[in-house]
Parts: sequence; C-alpha cells; structure tokens
Amino acid sequence: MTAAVPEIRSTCPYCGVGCGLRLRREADGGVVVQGDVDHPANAGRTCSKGSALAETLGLEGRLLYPVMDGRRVEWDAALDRVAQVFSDTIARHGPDSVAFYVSGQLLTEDYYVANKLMKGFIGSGNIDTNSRLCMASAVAGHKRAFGSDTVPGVYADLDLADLVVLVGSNLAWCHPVLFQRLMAAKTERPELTIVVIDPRRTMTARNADLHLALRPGSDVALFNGLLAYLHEQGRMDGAFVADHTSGLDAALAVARDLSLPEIAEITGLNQADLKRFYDLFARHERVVTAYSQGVNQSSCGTDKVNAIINCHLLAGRIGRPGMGPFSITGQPNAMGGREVGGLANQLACHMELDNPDHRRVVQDFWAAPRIADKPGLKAVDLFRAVKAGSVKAIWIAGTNPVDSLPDADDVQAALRACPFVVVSDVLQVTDTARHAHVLLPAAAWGEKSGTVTNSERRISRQRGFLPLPGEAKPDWWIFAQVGRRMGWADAFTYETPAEILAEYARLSGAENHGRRDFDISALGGITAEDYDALTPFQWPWPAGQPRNDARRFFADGQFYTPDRKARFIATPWGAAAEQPGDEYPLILNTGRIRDQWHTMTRTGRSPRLMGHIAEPFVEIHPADAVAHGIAPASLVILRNHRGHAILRALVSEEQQRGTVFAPLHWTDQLSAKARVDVLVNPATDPISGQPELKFTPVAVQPYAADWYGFAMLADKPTLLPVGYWTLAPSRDGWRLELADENVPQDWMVFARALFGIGGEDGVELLAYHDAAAGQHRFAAFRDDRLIGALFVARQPVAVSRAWAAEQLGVSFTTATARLRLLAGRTGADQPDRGAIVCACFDVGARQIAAAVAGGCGTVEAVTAATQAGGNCGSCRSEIRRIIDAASIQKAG
Ligand SMILES: Nc1nc2c(c(=O)[nH]1)N[C@H]1C(S)=C(S)[C@@H](COP(=O)(O)OP(=O)(O)OC[C@H]3O[C@@H](n4cnc5c(=O)[nH]c(N)nc54)[C@H](O)[C@@H]3O)O[C@H]1N2
Ligand SMILES: Nc1nc2c(c(=O)[nH]1)N[C@H]1C(S)=C(S)[C@@H](COP(=O)(O)OP(=O)(O)OC[C@H]3O[C@@H](n4cnc5c(=O)[nH]c(N)nc54)[C@H](O)[C@@H]3O)O[C@H]1N2
Ligand code: SF4
Ligand SMILES: [Mo]
Repeated sequence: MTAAVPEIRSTCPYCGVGCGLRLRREADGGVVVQGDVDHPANAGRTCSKGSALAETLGLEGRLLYPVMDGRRVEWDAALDRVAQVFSDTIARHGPDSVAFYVSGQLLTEDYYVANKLMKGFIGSGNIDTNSRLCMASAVAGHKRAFGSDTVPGVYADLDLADLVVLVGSNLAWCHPVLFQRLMAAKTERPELTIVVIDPRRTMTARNADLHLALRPGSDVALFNGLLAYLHEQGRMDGAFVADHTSGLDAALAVARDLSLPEIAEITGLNQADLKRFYDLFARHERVVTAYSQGVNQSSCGTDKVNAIINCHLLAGRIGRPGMGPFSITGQPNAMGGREVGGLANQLACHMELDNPDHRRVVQDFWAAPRIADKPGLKAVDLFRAVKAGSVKAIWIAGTNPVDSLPDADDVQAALRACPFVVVSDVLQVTDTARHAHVLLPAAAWGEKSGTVTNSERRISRQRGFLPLPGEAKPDWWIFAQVGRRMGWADAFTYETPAEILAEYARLSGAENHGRRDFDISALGGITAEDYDALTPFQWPWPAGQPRNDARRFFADGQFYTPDRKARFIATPWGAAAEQPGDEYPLILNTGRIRDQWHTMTRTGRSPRLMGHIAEPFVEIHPADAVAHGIAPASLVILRNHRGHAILRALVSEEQQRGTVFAPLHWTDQLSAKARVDVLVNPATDPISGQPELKFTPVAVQPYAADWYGFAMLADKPTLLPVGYWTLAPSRDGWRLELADENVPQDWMVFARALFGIGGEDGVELLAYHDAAAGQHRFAAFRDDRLIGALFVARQPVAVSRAWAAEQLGVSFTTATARLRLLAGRTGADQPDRGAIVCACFDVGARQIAAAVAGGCGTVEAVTAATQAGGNCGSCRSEIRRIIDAASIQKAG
C-alpha cells in the first residue's frame, strides 16, 4: 500500500498573482489542487488555470532524457558537449559570441545560477529573458522615476483604494484572483470606482464604471493631459513635490503641449469622457493605477509608464495605503527574475551593470575571474545577432521564442542558421525545441523546488511533491553542471536550492546599508530545514531586522536616486513609426485568453480549459468585417510583409473599428498557421528594448475555403494535408477543425486516413453524402466505440462542438444511435451544453441560459443552480453577460 503523502504547500506556476496552493497526492496517483487559505496572495482562491493544474501533470510528451543531434544520450555526454562548445566558441570568438535566453518561469535559484555563470564567469552580459517582452518597460520606467526597479504598492492597496484605474490590463482574464479581490472590494464598498483604459471592451472593461476605449498607443497623450489637468485644478501636493521630487517643470511643459481637443483627437475619446476620467482622478486621494501589457509592450512603453507615475508624483499619491502606480507582473517569477538580474542590462540584487561600484561588489562576492563590463544584447537584438552570426551558441531555457518573439519566422531562421542551439524544456517537441542540437530535460512544476516573487514583492516557495520523471533535472542543477565543466567547479558547488538562496540573500546584503531597495539578507544563513518551512514574505527583509510584510516603499519620501528624490520624466507624445495605411489598413493587437497560458504547453492539454475557446481566432468589428468581406465564423488570412496567419473570424462589437485582436497562444503544434508573432512588428522601445507587441499594421482577407470540416478522433492524427487545421484535446480524444481551398480526390480515402483505419475487421464505417450540397459525413466505430467522425460542408460546419466532443466516451450500441451521430444531432437524453463558460465545473453557455430562462436573475442564483462561477469566479462576468442578454431580449 502506498503511504499517505502529506499535503504540500506550493505556489501556482502561472500568473504573477502568485497564489498559494495546497497539493495532495491521492492513493490512486491522482492529484488534488486547492487554494491555500493561509497564503496572503489569494486566501484560498484559485482561477480556472490554477484549479486545472492536476490535468496538466501527465508525462505524455515530456522530455525524459537528454537528446543530442536527435539521439538519446547520457547526461554526461550532453553536459560535456554543451560545456565544450561554449568554451571553444568563447576561446575563438570571445565571451560575447555566446548567449543565454531564459524565462520569468524559471525559479529564482535557477535564474541566479544562470546569471552568475554568464555575467561573472563567462564574462558577458548576453543573458536576457522573456521578461524583456513583458516587464522591461516597467523596469525602465521605475528606474527613471525612482532610481531603482521598486514596486511601491501591495495588493491590499486595491482593497483600500477609492479609485482603481486599470490601464492596458485585462485583469479579469489574466490575473483572475486579483480581479476577484477587486470585485469583492467593490461589492463591499460600491463607491469604489473602477476605470478601465483599453482599446477593446474586455471582460475587465465590462465590469468598469468607466471604460475608455482609447486608440491603441495613445496612452501617453491621455496621461499627459491628466498631469496638466491635476496641476491646473490645484491637485499638486506642493510640499511632497518640493521636498521629494525633481523635474516637474520640464514634464509639465511637455504635458501642456496638448490641448484637450487635441488629446480627444489623438485618443479617439470624446472630451466629456476624458474630463470625467480626469475629474475622478483629481477628486480621489486614494487611487491605484494598475497597468500591464497594454502599457509595457509598446515602442513608447517606458514613456507610458512614466506618464502614469508622473501623475502620482504630482499629487503625492505614492507610498501610502490605497494609492500608487502598480505594475502587475505577468509570469510567476517575472519579479524574481528582475531581482536576480535576469535582464541583459542588470547585475544581481538590483545592482547595475553600468555601475563600476556594483560590478566590484558582485565580482568580489562571487570571487569571479571577470565580470561583464557592458550590458548584453536585449532579446530582439539578441536573435538578430544570432541570425547575423555574431552570436554562435545560444542556450534557451523555459521559453519558446519561435512562438513568442515578434517577427517570429525571422527568429526561427536565426535558430536554423545558428551553429549551436541548446534548449532546456520539459517537453520533447515545441516549435523551439525542434531546432536544438542538444535538448536537456528540465524538471517541471510540481517536481522542482525553489522560490518565486509575485507582483507585490512576495517571495513564496514552490515545492516539489512529485518524483523527478525519467532523467529530468532542475534547471539550476543543469546550469551549475555546465559551469563546473567549463572550469569553475568551486563557484558552482550547489547541491540544493537552499544553498543557492542563502548565497543570493547574502549578496543582496553585501555593502548595502540601505542604499539598495532589494535586501533579503535575513535569509543569508538559511538552513535546509528553514528553507523547507519558509512561509511567504515580502521583501525587503534585511539581516537583523524583523519581517515587515505589507511595507510600502517611499512612505518616507526617500527614493533610490543619487539625491533620493523621485524624478518627473518629460514624456512627449509621438505616434508609433509603423502606422496602418492602404496596404495594411488594420492594427493588429495581441494578447491572452482566460484559459490558456502562453504557448499552451500545459493548458493546451486540459480538455476543460480547451472547452472555453478551442480555436485560434481574430476578433474584428462588424463594420470592418463587412468592408473586408469577412463572414462570422469563416476563416481569415491575416497578412503583412512579414508573413501570414489563418484564423477563425470572431465578429464582435467589443473590438474597436480599425483594429483586430488575436491571441498569442497557438503554435504549429496545435494549428496549421496560427503563430501570430510571425506578423508582429519587432520595433522596440528605445529605452527598455521591449517590443511593440500590441500594434502592427495588417491586412485581412477571406480564406477561400472550398469546404469546411469538423472531426472528433479517438487518436491524435498524424498527417493533416490541408490548408487549415486546429487540434484540441477533448475528454476522450481530439477535436479537429479543418478547411481547404481544394477538394480531396476521394472523401472516403481522406476520412480513412484521418481516422487512421485501413480495411480491418471490427471497424464499421458509416458514410453520408449530399454531393450537390457539398455535404459529407463519416463515422467509424470499433465495437461500440466511436473512433472518428468527420462532418464536411461548404459553410462552417454547424454541429455543436461541446456535444460532439463528448461522443467519444459514449457507448453506441444501436444503429439508431450511430445514425443519429452521423446526423450530428443531440439525443434528447444528451442536452447540448454549449461552449464551456465555467471551466472549473464544466458548465456550458446553454446550461446557464437555461438556468436564466428558468428564473435565475443574478450570478449568485445561476451559481446556486448550476455551480457555474462557484469556484474561481473568473467566469462570473460571462455569466452576467448571458443574464444581461436574456433581459435585453425580454425587454425587446
Ligand atoms: N489567462 C492567462 N493569464 C495570463 C497569461 C496567459 O498567458 N494567460 N500570461 C501572464 C503574463 S506573462 C502576462 S505578461 C500577463 C499579461 O496580462 P495583461 O497585460 O492584462 O494581458 P494582455 O492580454 O496581454 O493585454 C492587456 C490588454 O492591453 C490592451 N491594449 C493593447 N494596446 C493597448 C494600448 O495601446 N493601450 C492600452 N491602455 N491598452 C492596450 C489589450 O487590448 C489587452 O486587453 O498575463 C499573465 N496572465
Ligand atoms: N504577440 C505577442 N507576443 C507575446 C506577448 C503578447 O502579448 N503578444 N506576450 C509576451 C510575454 S508578456 C511573455 S511572458 C511571453 C511568453 O512566451 P514564452 O515564454 O515563449 O511562452 P511559454 O509557453 O510560457 O514558454 C515556456 C516554455 O518553457 C517550458 N517549461 C515549462 N516549465 C519549465 C521548467 O520548469 N523548466 C524549463 N527549462 N522549461 C519549462 C514550456 O514547455 C515552454 O516550452 O510571450 C511574449 N510574446
Ligand atoms: S490567478 Fe490563477 S493563474 Fe494566477 S496565480 Fe492564481 S491560480 Fe494561478
Ligand atoms: Mo509576460
């Protein structure tokens, strides 16, 4: 009998909210995931992604041993080869001819070792991270204003604020637990006002008191106008500005360049809405401005950040409860990576590469033979250098740049051309891993141990509770092994993550004396037992001082600039260089959906999460759809001079005219041509180097499909020789959307190939054809089980996907049942649930609509009747939408 495994406390591997989880392994091997009520970040709440974690832990597709040139090898051989090629390349071409590209999903300990190896021992700044695509503008903005990358606020400020302004943040989908916390605060204090600034009417915007659907890219003009308005209205905190800031005059002069009518013109907002927002901001002392990628991912992202911070400085609204600018981080350890120096222009512990004093402190502490003496290449430039051949060996860990960097086909070309590519990942096949000469199997979440820092500077433990599968190893171990083999055995002796954290903590205190914000030296002597027991805490925590959670920075008006004053930054408004025109008339905006995480390597395995949105799409305004000949649910080619993508049209009024939105998630693994980053503009912010991921001119045109198909399959298909396909796992197999410009020669042959059947016994293949109507249907059964069904039509196939996905698990004992399936009809005993709205309890839109029709008039009533919305709550807005739609229908 298996011994009972005690409950483990850990941290969610997804977003920067950093929710605490309790994990338990059942006797049957299953895993139970629950929110940790004792964790201050979530107090027991989770969202759909967190609560579906157990479904993503299977070993299918995992990389379980090292692979070299396509063949399995021993760890020694792989590590020796990596060390050898890196050493040789450095010997022949210098330290800047090699690079690491890492991730905000690595743990702090992993990050620390990789950074130490590159900056202190190889002696190059060439380690950058996907946080360049994510947090770099916030970092640069903080440094310009505060002299350090300090996030002043804490989550409790959202509960205490009277006005919360969300800029370029779809909090409801991207940080659901924080959003629920905000909504709970609003329920308790309805006077709490929420303003959302986003070109799209997102789920977040639907819950706002005021939604400003500004023109993409125009935030600087909006906030410059606010700065001038606050000054004009006498909202300046004169004493704070005089004693604790510098540079107001220049910032104000630039802000005053634009009149209100000009701002209205630039932002596309009407003057009344602008004034309403400005007035709300002016009137409320307790205001939090929380921002995310609509701000950071822009060619003027750093100016957007500073334009926001300027307003808080002018009004003196920073460092006190319930107020302040608040950058919400994306990845679970985006913040930890910034602390540890993962960006190419930083050292470790918030020290700077261009500061000789900091370089000396770090080099001495590491007893390093050298130290990088200049910033390394930032992500976009790094891959350009790979393509140009000046970087000849690259090691990619915990990120999938062939899908997530802009101009992604160019990144792919760079990797194809690179003499030596190492990839550490948990999966065997990703769009990036395909290009690796050496593939190293990393331990995944649940197997590895370490620490992460969330958006409010809270450091929490991730704890392993599953055995390391195959030969997988933690990332820190892999980097340390290579460091040893490159000749620096003494510097990379680590045997446990606890030792690494202790060393890192000591470095944070080295020659600090309160001069640097990041100080966790209290942990400098942490033992393995204390590390195991470490409970979540917020930094700073200097040695010899008590823990001081929920501390706000800058309460004393002291900043980390040389004169300890915060700086106003003049932020002149300017339009993005690449604008839409005749050839590419629409602006492509990109981002996230509720139930998928990035390149879907984990969330794409959960049928429940796939039930929400199962296909890559492009959202387009009805007027633009008509203008470009796009019918709802048809397929669309999105195109510009960099490349193209084929996506399903989602025609929707939520989208601003002149713009389209597509999710970044889909890869070549799950769809034929849905990597949107192929199109995306690689222009970067001149200060932060963060790319313009939300603003790319594109053209749209219909995909000239001759036929559309929908299939469900018991086994994953191997060959898909059609122009368009998208795969999604369903409970007992796979769902497949298909289309092509040409008709197959023989539909029967096509169907057999798709189902993976020949003429074997025991398989019954039913077919229905209406050639005139272009309709073809096939269903194959083995015994009483469905092994494949295909529906083909001239128009997008009108078969309920939610119903169809469930048929693979059904027993088909009668001929009637089989024919009914072929007809694509729901049996009376099998109601069609509609698209999954509540991923936690698997409740579909039709079930919710039925509950509403049956008298449930509130979200709470729907929850009581169907369970929908009763767990994480991130679907509550969608439930409300269904209720609203029903009441409008009734009224009409
Ligand atoms: N479900 C889910 N959650 C996630 C992730 C995920 O993959 N899936 N990823 C995590 C990560 S790493 C990150 S970085 C965060 C990102 O979290 P968010 O930044 O909230 O998410 P995005 O969808 O990237 O973009 C936010 C919004 O910016 C808007 N926007 C675009 N252009 C502009 C503009 O010019 N001005 C303004 N004001 N807004 C604009 C977009 O319309 C979009 O709604 O999410 C984290 N959480
Ligand atoms: N167009 C557009 N592009 C974007 C964005 C956007 O909004 N629009 N957002 C950008 C942002 S903010 C981000 S953060 C990036 C995210 O983009 P990526 O970082 O490329 O996306 P992920 O899918 O999270 O990649 C993580 C990889 O690490 C692997 N992995 C998981 N766990 C581990 C582990 O423990 N160790 C190792 N070694 N590997 C592991 C996974 O299998 C996966 O291959 O995308 C960016 N790209
Ligand atoms: S909000 Fe959801 S994805 Fe983010 S940390 Fe919490 S459970 Fe994980
Ligand atoms: Mo991110």
